[in-house]
Amino acid sequence: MAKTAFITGITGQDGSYLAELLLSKGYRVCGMVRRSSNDSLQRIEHLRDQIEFYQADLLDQSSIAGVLAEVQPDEVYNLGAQSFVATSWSQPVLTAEFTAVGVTRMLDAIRQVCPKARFYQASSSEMYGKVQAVPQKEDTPFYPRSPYGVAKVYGHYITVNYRESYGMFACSGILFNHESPRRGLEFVTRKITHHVARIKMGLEKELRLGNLDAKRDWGFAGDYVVAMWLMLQQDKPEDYVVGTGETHTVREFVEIAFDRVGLDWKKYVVIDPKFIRPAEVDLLLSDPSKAQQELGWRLTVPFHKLVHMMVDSDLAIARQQKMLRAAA
Ligand code: NAP
Ligand code: F7E
Repeated sequence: MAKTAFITGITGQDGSYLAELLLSKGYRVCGMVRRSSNDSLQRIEHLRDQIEFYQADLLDQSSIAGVLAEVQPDEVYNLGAQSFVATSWSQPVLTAEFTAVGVTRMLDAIRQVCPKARFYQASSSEMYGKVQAVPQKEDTPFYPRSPYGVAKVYGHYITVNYRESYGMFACSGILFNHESPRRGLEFVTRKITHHVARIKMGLEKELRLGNLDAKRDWGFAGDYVVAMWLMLQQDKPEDYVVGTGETHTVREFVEIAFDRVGLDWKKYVVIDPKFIRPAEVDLLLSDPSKAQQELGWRLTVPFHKLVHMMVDSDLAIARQQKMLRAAA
């Protein structure tokens, strides 16, 4: 019989790629969505008819338990979160509610209504923050540098705790930054490729950024959802670091993106103090050897190709916008 997966955050970047992956494997895919006065299904428009949607909210315990009791999933992927680090300083309490306590609400609902379900928690390299070792692996101590990072540490340890307290099949993937043409526009990679494309098409004149020296370990989101799935297919629940094992500065990302459209980035990039964070994570670099060896997980998209993929996709969008503007 087909397995049933339940995904929170199905409308987000990772939710859309994970839903595609699980549908391709023959799963019944159920997605949790929160009520909105707008349609938030843009990223999964093409899958709309193949997914069952259930309304619930990470802030509301009884709605989660009710939906899980109805769906009776084999696997639960908890991807829902307030995921933008910068917003976590302006909305620290809400970030804690969604991103930290929301995990306990999920785990406790599972414990009560579908205790055999396997649980995946979307942990983050932001937990390493001010890094205590280079590269970072599963046993590197955490030192979060934002309310988001702190909330993710809580989510990580409550997952470990439910595994150890109740014997639940619960694991965390400690995922390093992963990007795609479906990345939200406020994250630095997509912000860069969106503006590069619009500058190239003459729709804008500049790109305002913060710290160009920050280093990140950036991979392709489509590869990372495979690691999530693999973690839930193992004999034992364990935590895994998932990343590329390479690090690049924001400046390098900018250079490659502008190069792709034949422009000199120095003519367009303006440093705006508004985008400098109260506390920065200077360097992230993963050691993904456990995931490679135990899960057999592999990358398919190297860094340059990722930047090109995102620029090309945003160019196609900007070209269309330019045509619409000309036709109006
Ligand atoms: P994303 O695009 O920002 O998506 C976040 C999702 O969470 C959206 O579907 C959003 O729904 C949902 N959500 C937010 N608040 C909710 C609430 N109160 N109740 C129910 N759903 C709620 O994030 P992503 O990049 O796909 O990341 C997925 C997960 O991985 C997140 O937990 C993120 O923190 C974590 N993570 C991401 C990365 C990365 O580099 N992308 C790395 C490590 C960990 P709406 O559409 O309604 O807003
Ligand atoms: O910033 C610098 C900024 O917002 C990356 C989330 O998915 O990955 C993501 O968190 C770097 C930072 O991602 C701008 O200071 C410079 O050093 O793209 P970001 P993030 O904070 O690394 C982790 C793993 C997650 O878990 C999170 O959910 O880029 N930067 N100038 C800028 N960043 C932004 N957003 N905007 C700028 O203008």
